[in-house]
Amino acid sequence: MDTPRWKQRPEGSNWGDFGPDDQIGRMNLLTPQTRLRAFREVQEGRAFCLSLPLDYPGGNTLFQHRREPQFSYDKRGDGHNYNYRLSQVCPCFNDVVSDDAVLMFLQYSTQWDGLGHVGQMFDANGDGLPEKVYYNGYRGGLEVIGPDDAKSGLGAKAIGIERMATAGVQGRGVMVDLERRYGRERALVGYDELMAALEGVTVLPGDFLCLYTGFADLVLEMNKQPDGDVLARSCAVLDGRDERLLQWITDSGIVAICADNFAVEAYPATPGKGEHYPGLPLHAHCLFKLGLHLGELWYFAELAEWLREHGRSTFLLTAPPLRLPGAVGSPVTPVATV
Ligand code: UVW
Repeated sequence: MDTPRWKQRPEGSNWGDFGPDDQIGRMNLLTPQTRLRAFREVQEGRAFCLSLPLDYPGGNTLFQHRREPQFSYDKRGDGHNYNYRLSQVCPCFNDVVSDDAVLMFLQYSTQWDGLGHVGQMFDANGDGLPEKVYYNGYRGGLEVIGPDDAKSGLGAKAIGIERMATAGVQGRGVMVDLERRYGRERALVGYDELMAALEGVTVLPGDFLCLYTGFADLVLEMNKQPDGDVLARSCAVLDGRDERLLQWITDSGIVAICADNFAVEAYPATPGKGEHYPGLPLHAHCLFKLGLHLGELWYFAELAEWLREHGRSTFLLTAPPLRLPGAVGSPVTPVATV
């Protein structure tokens, strides 16, 4: 399709700027040059895992509709697929093999939000009839398929996370150390607070903005029994209603925001203006308007400590999602190298 899927695009969006069929949004700003710049951050070859164990937070306190991973098994030969003896294939074989099957809510723990994760009711045809619309005009029911619309198969027929996976998700990470500034205090971080935290740090187009708030450390300390009330009043979160913050995200050219909390922004957010407004304004701005992916529940503690000790805030970040066609989000095990 060479013509846009929309007659009017949302105010402040970049729909069409990367082409009418674009499905990766700001990931287009990752280039050989931005990766080479990121590789120059590697001076010691030391690596940090930026994922929680994927069975954290534990239970379903943070999101009632997301459950922790459940292992399962299938039939294999006369038995099942754990500790299966290959002698059943040939008596001469002495191997013992195991396979896993896991029921996993892809956004339960350390994850990427894909572009099919959050859209909006929006009048893309300009006919006064709002529809379910995602980044670049892709439609709910046509491209993002749920059980009500499914003729065959669920999931994102466009803007699936596999598109991001093949975009080569590697670049320069810039740490915003909000934990150093606010500790475990609840703080709403808007444009002014973000600029103060970024003092002396230059953010360039193609960078990944990483927010360390201490939230995931708290989740880990809670030992798989998260206290939702304590978490809801702890640590810094972005203020998705701050228009200047949203404008800075647009202007900065960053390709993604990766936070160690569960929604990057305050959720629920403070009420918006007018009759209808997004409950997740930062998600609406990033995923829906800009095609800018959000990382959530990342784990930054050791990296942040190392960066503090060495007076640095930038590093090489490698964080591809699963190449799982049709998924609207994905677990991720990001690696930072310094
Ligand atoms: C919500 O549904 C609030 O999603 P997220 O995991 O992106 O915070």
